Amino acid sequence: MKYIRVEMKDHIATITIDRQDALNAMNLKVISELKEAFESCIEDLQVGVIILTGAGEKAFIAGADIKAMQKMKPSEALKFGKSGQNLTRIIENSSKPVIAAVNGFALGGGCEISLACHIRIAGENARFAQPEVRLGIIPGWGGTQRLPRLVGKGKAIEMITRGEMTDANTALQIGLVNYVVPQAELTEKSQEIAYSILKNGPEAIRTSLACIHKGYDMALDEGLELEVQAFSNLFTTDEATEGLTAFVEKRKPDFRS
Ligand code: DAK
Repeated sequence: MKYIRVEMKDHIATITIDRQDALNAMNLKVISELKEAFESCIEDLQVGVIILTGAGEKAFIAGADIKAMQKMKPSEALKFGKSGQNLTRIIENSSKPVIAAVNGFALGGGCEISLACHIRIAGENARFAQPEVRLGIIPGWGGTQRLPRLVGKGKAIEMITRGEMTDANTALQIGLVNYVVPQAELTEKSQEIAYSILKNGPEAIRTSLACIHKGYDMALDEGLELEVQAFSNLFTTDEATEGLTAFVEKRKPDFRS
């Protein structure tokens, strides 16, 4: 792959976007390589958690590639928008938790990719924005839909209509990120969270993510029914037997051998 690196360590797959001369901006090639990397990590039984980050000190992803978009006809823009949206669905629906380690600019499509991840950790230099209206366009990879769900309608409207950058500490205050850490500690913090997730049952994690995502847009009673069915289904798994037995036997469960 030209723009994407995947490294594996202790069941953690780190996917790095490396197109530093364009601040990791995403053209069709980056989108398609990222999609391939995610699909293969999600399928790989050895992978328990995925970390997504950008190469270099400056940017997570500075957005969709503006130079590529400048020449697009509406039909090409539709294809570009759909391929980016498709990627966000693959990330969001991943059965393995996806952590965005935001190491700089997360603008436009970059902010939207981070919104599709399950947990966001920002370095102190991270900057978030949906600046599309400044270019005479709108967010096309889910920003108008996921941002209000995450930070509330009022904050999302302000971010999308003003297009201003939001710094890391403000992002923390409004619930856009889970943690802010010094830039030098971003990898360590992302891994710390990944390792804490890895101690838990993979099937239980997969089922939790599915219930949260499917249930989010359901009526409460429907969501509760989804949850109780998923809960009872887990009682057929070796994983639940191991977890429950380990507690009774006063030992740590072993979910991954
Ligand atoms: N696309 C292409 N190249 C980019 C880029 C981008 N988004 N961001 C930066 N670059 C390139 C710059 O052009 C420059 O390249 P050269 O000129 O050296 O060839 C290089 O990266 C370094 O950037 P700067 O020289 O500008 O670096 P600075 O530190 O001075 O400034 C900056 C950093 C991030 C503030 C600035 O580069 C900037 O404002 N970049 C644009 C940020 C932005 O507006 N991002 C949002 C893009 S819009 C849709 C589908 C998708 C989308 C919308 C609709 N549908 C089909 C419906 C998504 C839209 C977006 O993401």
